[in-house]
Amino acid sequence: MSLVERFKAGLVRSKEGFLRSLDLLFRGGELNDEFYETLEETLILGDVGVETTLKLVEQLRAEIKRYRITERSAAKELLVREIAGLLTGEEEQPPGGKPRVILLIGVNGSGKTTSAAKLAHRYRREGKRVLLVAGDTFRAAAIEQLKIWAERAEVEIISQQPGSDPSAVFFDALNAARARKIDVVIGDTAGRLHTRVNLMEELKKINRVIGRVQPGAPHRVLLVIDATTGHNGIAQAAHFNEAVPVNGLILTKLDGTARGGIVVAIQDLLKVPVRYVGMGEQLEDLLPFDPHDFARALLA
Ligand SMILES: Nc1nc2c(ncn2[C@@H]2O[C@H](COP(=O)(O)OP(=O)(O)OP(=O)(O)O)[C@@H](O)[C@H]2O)c(=O)[nH]1
Ligand SMILES: [Mg+2]
Repeated sequence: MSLVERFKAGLVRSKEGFLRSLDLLFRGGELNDEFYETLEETLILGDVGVETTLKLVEQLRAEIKRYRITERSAAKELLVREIAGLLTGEEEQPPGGKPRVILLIGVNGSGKTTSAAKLAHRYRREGKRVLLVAGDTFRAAAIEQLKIWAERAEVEIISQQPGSDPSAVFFDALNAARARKIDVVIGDTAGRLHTRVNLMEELKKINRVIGRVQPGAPHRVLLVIDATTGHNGIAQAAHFNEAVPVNGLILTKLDGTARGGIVVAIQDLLKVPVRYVGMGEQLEDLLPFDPHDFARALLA
């Protein structure tokens, strides 16, 4: 299945209105005020967000006028391009250095541990030597969960006793990674509400300790957001970003939402690129995010 098909199947499986309404809207008819109004409504209901929707529709109006487009089908192509453009952030060169350190953070249950395992699996399949870090020391079950995933993905793991300081786990893990010539270190962390000050301080400490053992690390701080939580995700993201600079998002459970529009809103408001999307619960169900494919899938 191509990426477009995969996105589309995942998004549509939840069968509700968003994609179908868009599809119907672009089938035929004039490009009149009613068209623009319905388009706005549909995008907002699809979680694209008011601000982003208004911007997109205004741009679309201008382009339709500029290119003297009269057909809805041609307008659709313009909208696909617009959305893809909006989703394509500026790509910075990630700082080098070995091992590459990736830290996963986010609220409870967003999909951090599963995504850590899926990422480990991806890198492993590329032939990289991967080390998972059980940085969620809060619950014994969390450590066990990651151990099981590490076994399935056939990657190494570093863990300590439940209740130990997560910063200490990362300190040990990074030293071990350098000794073992690991290519990629992927750190799981405990779920935390962005409103809990002490837990956000703990996150800052983890970040500092990692940077002290390996200057320049963590190379990626990926905020994991559950796509089904809608615009709550955006508020969370802003808070996490204040604690530690987030330079990528993983949007999970996109297979469980009819409202893929959240991707567009997040990208527009936060200016943090979506790096991966979760489309299921298995190791293979993490896809690198492709703006063009995604925009096309939304409007396919
Ligand atoms: N359908 C679907 N389920 C997912 C996806 N990612 C994670 N899940 C499920 O979401 C639930 C929570 O996932 P975890 O990875 O444990 O989430 P977490 O962020 O580590 O949770 P805490 O450690 O408790 O904060 C599990 O049942 C996962 O199988 C996804 O992309 N799609
Ligand atoms: Mg977890």
